[in-house]
Amino acid sequence: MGVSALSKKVIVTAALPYANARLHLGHLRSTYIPADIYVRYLRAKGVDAIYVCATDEHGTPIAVMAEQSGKSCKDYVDYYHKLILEDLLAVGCSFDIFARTTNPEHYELTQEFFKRLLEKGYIYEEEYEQLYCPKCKRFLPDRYVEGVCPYCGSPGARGDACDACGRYLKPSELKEPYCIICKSTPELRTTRHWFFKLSAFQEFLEKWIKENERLPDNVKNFALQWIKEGLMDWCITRDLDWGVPVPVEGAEGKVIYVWFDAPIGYISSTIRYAEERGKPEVWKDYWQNPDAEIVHFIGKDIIYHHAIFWPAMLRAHGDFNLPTIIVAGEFLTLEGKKMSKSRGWVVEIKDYVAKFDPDSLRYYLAVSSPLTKDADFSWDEFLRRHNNELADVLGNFVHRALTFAYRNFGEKIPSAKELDDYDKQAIAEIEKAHSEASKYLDQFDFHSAIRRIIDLASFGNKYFNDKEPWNTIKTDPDKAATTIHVSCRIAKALAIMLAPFIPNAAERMWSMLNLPGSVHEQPWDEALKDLPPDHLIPAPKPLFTKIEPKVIREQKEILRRSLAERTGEAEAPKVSIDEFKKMDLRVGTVIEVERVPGSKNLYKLKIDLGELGIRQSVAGIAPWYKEDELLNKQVAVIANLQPAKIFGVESEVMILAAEDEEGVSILQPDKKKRNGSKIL
Ligand code: B3M
Ligand code: ZN
Repeated sequence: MGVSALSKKVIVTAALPYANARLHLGHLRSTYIPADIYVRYLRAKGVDAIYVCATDEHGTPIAVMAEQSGKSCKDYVDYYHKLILEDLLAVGCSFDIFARTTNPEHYELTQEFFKRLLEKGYIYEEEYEQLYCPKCKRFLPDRYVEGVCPYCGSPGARGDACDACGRYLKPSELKEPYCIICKSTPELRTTRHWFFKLSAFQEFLEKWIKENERLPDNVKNFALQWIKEGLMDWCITRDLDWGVPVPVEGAEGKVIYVWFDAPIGYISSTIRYAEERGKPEVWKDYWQNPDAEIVHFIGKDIIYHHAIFWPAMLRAHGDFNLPTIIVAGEFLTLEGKKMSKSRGWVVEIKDYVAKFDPDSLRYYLAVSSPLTKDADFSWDEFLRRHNNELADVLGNFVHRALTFAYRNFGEKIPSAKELDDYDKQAIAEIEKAHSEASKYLDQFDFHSAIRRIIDLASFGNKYFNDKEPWNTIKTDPDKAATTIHVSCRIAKALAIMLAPFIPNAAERMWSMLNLPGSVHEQPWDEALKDLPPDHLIPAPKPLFTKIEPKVIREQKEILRRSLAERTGEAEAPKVSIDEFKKMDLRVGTVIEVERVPGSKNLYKLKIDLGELGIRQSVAGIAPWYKEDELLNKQVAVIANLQPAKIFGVESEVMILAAEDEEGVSILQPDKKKRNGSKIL
């Protein structure tokens, strides 16, 4: 894995964010920060690496959201493009280009791509049944339809996929479909669409993936699984007026599907980069030169599109290189729970950078777990890592070494005198950390790389303590000078190696060391080189300020409140034992289940409560249980509620269930109990 030493040009891309929402910490963790660390590392290694990204501005969801917000699609994406870029720059993403899929060169290339595939017979036209809304008088693209998932029975499945079971869907497969704009029932009508012959690439892709030794395992396994299940042709046009128009006569009112145009955005953005630099041809050095490499950073949910669909498109076209490596980052939970914007359980980039140092976040996200594993962001852990690792281990070491030099050696880093074994060991430690960190970075193991570098700072602290320069300065000043020199040399190496991870702090270290230029211009191997002799430095300042626990408590409180506001999950008021005792909780058995007509979520159940008789309950559990899964199940109920009408049906008792972000699960006694037994 990693970029081979000989290749000079590398394109590093990060998945193009949809221009319909601001980004949060999860996006940074899976994609944008790892890509940025990697590209900064490559640049330091002397590779001609460029970091290419753009906003993905087409697609039905964007059209739907713009329509719902009463804005034109263009105004809508303009707004988000600006904010997304602002957020990514605020956390130090060092893009060489951040383009847009609404740029003219993107339309041009996408249409050229489409026409080429059409000519080569990889795109074909077919009549096809599609849902049409008679009231809105239009065909409904995937996301304009919702209904019940034909596989898992969950309501609220979208025309393209069901979030509950994760399956991809066609709108016509949905049960009980309705138009999301006017809620009326659509009908099937015949229309024309264009399909990409993905099936023709089955064998090619299998071989390409199996033989690509540098493809990480998670991507490989995922892609091979899809291939094994058989690849189906993709419908790549939509009835929509937002997107790249289908470049075929008679295709008015149809645009190219967003997942066809979006990855082409990687190339069109490079074209724009070349144009902006006044060298319109240089994009070819990256996309057509056989020695160049393409490294895509993506989230794990879009492996299919990058490891299957996109290589097939490129192969079909024929003029471009295929991806060399695809790095798929796993997800980030927040305080142990799945992040969700709609539930208010999220930390957006803008809110983070308003209060905290972007470097601390970059550090946290890289160090907390390998990219190929899920990670968690917790405010307490964030505080601990910032205070104990960045401030105490790293900051303290640098500050001690420099302050000692400044105070005791005439504001200079003294030259080294004779090196003893321990001093030599310290220099060897720099070399070891450097070579191991490089190896990890080459393998996209940012987690191990940063840990190895911080270990060097810990070593520095130990070395400094063991050497006791505060004593030797009195007894053997040459020895103290050597200790301080070697310590500052470690600090210099740290600055260079940390630059890809914590670019601002690394630059501060560089200026405190008063070394020429910017740390970001230094070759990676400069970390191994010595400092200039008797080198003047400015008065050292602390590298990091510690975060107050109070500030972290506030963040947790903000999060708790936002969840409560969005979901109504406020803390319940206290109930006295007497009040609680009024509730009659019982065990019963479900003896009859049927759906409540006209409702997506509700079942009407009959529950045998033994001595209390048979009671009726209306429960919103249809998304989670099939009828026969409930039948004969023992359940816990509140038996003495005032009867109420739900959806016009009387409900006498209430079934108890637990709910979290994964769904709902019914409570049951763990051994079978007589119907009607009391719950205490
Ligand atoms: N716009 C965002 C996503 O699905 C999507 C990526 C496109 S990459 C070519 O994460
Ligand atoms: Zn409609």
